[in-house]
Amino acid sequence: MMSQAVTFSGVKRVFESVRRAWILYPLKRDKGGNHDESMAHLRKIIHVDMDAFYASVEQRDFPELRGRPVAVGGSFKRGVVSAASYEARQFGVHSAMPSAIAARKCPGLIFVPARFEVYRTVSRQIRDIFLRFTETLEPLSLDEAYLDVTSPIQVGLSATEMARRIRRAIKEEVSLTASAGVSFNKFLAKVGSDHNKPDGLTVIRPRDALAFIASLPVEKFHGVGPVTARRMHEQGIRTGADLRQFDEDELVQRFGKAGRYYFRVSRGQDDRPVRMHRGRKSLGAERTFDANLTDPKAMMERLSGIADKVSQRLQNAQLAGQTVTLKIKTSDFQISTRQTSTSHLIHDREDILEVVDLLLHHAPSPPDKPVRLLGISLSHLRSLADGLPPEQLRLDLEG
Ligand code: TTP
Ligand code: MG
Ligand code: MG
Repeated sequence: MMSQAVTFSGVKRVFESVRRAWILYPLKRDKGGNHDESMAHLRKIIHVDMDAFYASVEQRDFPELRGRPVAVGGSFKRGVVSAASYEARQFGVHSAMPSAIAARKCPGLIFVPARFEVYRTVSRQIRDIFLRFTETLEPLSLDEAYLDVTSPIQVGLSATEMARRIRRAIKEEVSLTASAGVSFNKFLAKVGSDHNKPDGLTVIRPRDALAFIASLPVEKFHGVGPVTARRMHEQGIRTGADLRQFDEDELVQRFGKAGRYYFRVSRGQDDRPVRMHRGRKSLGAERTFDANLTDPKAMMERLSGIADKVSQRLQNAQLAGQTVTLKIKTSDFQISTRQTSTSHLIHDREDILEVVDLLLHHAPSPPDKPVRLLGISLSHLRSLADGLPPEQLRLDLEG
């Protein structure tokens, strides 16, 4: 009885905030400026994400790979899988999995090298398709973007219809499938695009949002990584409904700053705008370990995996950076960072690791307390997206 009462008042609060959000988003003035000023609207956001992107491009271009388990990248020693075809995923193969493990899980797995030039071309093609519908576009990586279609280029189309047309255009013009989510904020649109993968479309209407989030497993929340998901599970938090049982302070106590975000999105609130030019300041990855590390060699091993991830993310975002930061959290929860800048832009794993190795051992010496978290990030980022080779960027910087 008690928990029902709590849930009910929680739901009422959420309804109240959704209602308020509705009022707070005034309709953007269209070019004619002839709409009723007093009308208010929620935003309309579409998130589009290509299905098994790198792997699908390979299957498109090499018909002998179609219907077969394919892993892109990672055939080299200690490598990791960049992308897995849906056939490979049935065996449990996924992005960021060490190749050796992937090969064991899926005996017939075909490794193919990545062809970033081709992925970049496709990425530009889909971006051009998005631009037929809106100029308010935020690419998150080569294969996905948020579109704000509150004031669309083609007036009169619903957001759902635009998502349908985008998916159709991608299929017809690029011969690949994409999944899309349509909703009134970024969080829900993103969760939506993931919901019916591959080749799916999910529309989450305001009146359905709270029920949708309530049954959403926490590991499906954008922003909840595997470590946080495990911690949530340990605390009995499995779904959006479970998250909603806590007030904001409790969530912050349990999960730090991110708790505020969990509080809001579990209630369907997300007012982050779709930003056209994301001036990303830094890009990185970090890991919390199940058992603390004391041996610098073991730390370097973990850092090697993290460098892989960072380098893949840089590749995805088409960025290179000039400053490397190593973050260390010790068993007493003290966080320290060590940072240095290189003479040129770097983005590949080996270059990153070389600098990290230096930072770990010589700035000034390896940590003297057990380490529970390590992270690497790159800042002073520059874009590679315009097709400039790194050499040219280097000249730019020096000039
Ligand atoms: P995702 O969109 O995360 O994955 P995906 O497109 O392969 O599969 P899904 O159908 O689930 O969307 O990433 C897009 C591409 O980015 C992916 O094809 C390869 C690359 N990538 C990496 O290189 N490393 C990674 O860890 C991830 C997650 C992706
Ligand atoms: Mg994808
Ligand atoms: Mg993606």
